Amino acid sequence: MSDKTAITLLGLGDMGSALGRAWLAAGHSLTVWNRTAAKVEPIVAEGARAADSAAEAVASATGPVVLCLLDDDSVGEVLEGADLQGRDLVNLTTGTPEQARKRASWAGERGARFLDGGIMAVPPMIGRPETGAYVYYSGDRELFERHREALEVPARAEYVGEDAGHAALHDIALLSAMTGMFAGITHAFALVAGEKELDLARFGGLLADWLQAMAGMSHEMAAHLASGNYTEGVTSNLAMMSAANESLLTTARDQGVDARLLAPYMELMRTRVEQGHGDEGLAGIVSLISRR
Ligand code: FVH
Repeated sequence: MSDKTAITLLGLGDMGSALGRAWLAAGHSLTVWNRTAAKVEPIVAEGARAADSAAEAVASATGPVVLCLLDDDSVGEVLEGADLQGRDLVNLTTGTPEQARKRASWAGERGARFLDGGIMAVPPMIGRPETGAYVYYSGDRELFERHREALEVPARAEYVGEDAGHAALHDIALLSAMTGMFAGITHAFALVAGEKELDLARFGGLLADWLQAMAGMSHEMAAHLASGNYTEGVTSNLAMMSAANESLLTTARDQGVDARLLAPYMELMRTRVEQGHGDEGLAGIVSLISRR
């Protein structure tokens, strides 16, 4: 008999299957259920037990019941009719902070403990610590500590507090940053893609290096927001950056590129400068776009 935590996993999409395989590889016993039975067979062939239904999987669980489904609605549908009394639910389904908080209350009303998670990885990164994959967790601290060892198997675990919504908030914040970065990458390639003599592969590599170097800016913004002093040790001030934006916009026009991916952010930079904050870094823009 293994002394490793037994895992119950509901949802065998790309991510659920990757999680399940990581637990099996680490020697955990694994019970699985998926709406479409065909996705169950491969992982059962690798050693998992197939439950007859989601309710049966939950009823037989002795360890965490992990949900990795499409969205919060599917979580509600899958758990409908399951007896959750005394169960430890770990929800790795992407959702909003509010959905996570509501789901935590919903689980509590049914006698279950609840931990929400936001996965900062794509399936091939799961079970491979060298990729830097991690999962934000928030909600029931005791549940997190009890199952921490098992939760650390697919990816590093980062617990961010008792508020069940905070894992999703971190997740969404990082995905939002990523979206902005993708917009910048898209614009950059639009500028150069029409130039026949340019080597796009080389450009892609140099762009990745540049973005990596600039990512450190998030430390400066964190320090400015924490201190409330947005001018201390500014690396590049807003007045200078806003003036340089004119060259970015002119070049976009000259290259025949629509600058709509950049324009709203540049407009906010200009507004902040016009408000007399040209000596700041970018932190002041946070207050321009925040309602609280
Ligand atoms: N894959 C990724 O790159 C990202 C990385 C970051 C985290 N996300 C989130 O992980 C959740 C699951 O993602 P996934 O990649 O496994 O997604 P799919 O391959 O599309 O599988 C979806 C599973 O959900 C089941 N499902 C959907 N609707 C229902 C429902 N109404 N009732 C029961 N199950 C449902 C679906 O079942 P089936 O279609 O196979 O029958 C799959 O098991 C997700 O929140 C990502 O945002 C992944």
